[in-house]
Amino acid sequence: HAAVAHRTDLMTITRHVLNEQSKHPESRGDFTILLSHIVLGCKFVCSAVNKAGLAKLIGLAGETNVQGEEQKKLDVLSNEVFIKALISSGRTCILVSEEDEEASFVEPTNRGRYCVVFDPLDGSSNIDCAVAVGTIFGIYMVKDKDKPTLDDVLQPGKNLLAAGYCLYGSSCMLVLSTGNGVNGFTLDPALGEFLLTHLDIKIPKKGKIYSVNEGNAINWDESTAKCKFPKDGSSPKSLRYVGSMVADVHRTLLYGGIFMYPADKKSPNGKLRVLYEVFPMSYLMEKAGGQAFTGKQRALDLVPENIHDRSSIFLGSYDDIEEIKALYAAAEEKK
Ligand code: P6P
Repeated sequence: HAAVAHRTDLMTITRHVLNEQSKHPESRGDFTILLSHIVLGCKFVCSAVNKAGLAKLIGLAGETNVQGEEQKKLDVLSNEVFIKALISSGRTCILVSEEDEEASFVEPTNRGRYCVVFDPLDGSSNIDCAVAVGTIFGIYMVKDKDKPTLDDVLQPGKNLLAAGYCLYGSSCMLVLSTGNGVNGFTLDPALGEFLLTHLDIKIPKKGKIYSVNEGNAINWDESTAKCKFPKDGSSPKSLRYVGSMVADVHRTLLYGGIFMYPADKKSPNGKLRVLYEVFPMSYLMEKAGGQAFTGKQRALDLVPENIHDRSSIFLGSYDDIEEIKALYAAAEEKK
């Protein structure tokens, strides 16, 4: 990726988005304000996740603090912070969170034009063993701000205006696309700013890594079982699986290869959620030159029926996904 070498020319995520916005004279800066509130949420979660290991000492998530109060679990805490940050931005009208059974409709007095679907702390079961976790989000435009309905969030992923994730790993990195390419911003804790570090990320056309939970292999269909063996008979791919979607997808985006959570006999619709896991990651993959496929169709063409719908997903390098699509097409013809 073109390294941003100018140490003195600090390209923060806010400045970058303002530059993008200047290409849309009609925009009123609402998106920039919305994004700044999402960034605030990510900074909070980054700080809380980094302290999680000290929970027993300083009474953070899931422990009782010095006052003996039961602290909220980190995913519940993160969800509350994002919900409050998004509502206080005054730019949202519907919020869908992995943590909340129902969608939240923002009061008319504080309502804006954007609908945000998000998983505030995806992979949170990995926190206790200090494995990377992340926040995933997607942004739609409401059809009629005065009459928001669930249909405004039950849209196909191809209608997303923007999507991104924040990875809380060895560094805190926010990867974002607002429709033109994908850019990576790394949090500089000293400044408290996300600085542009990965300009215009493009996923390698082909990769040497596949990422799946092999524990489900006994339930896979024949096409899935063949995905790890390249069609041209070259050596099988290496397996890398963290079990935290943001970590697995981020590695796939930068190094290439495939990430998949296929449907199988046990989970006929796969496990991952359409709105706030499959769509944002599929959107980013396509904007970075990759593909995202459900086993039946382009993932971004899916139309969810309910806000917590699940779907199977195969995403990653363009050529690798082409091979998977060919496998599934051949299996379909045999039926
Ligand atoms: P499994 C984490 O719980 C999650 O939602 C994703 O982050 C991750 O990719 C997947 O589930 C892991 O699922 O069944 O392999 O443990």
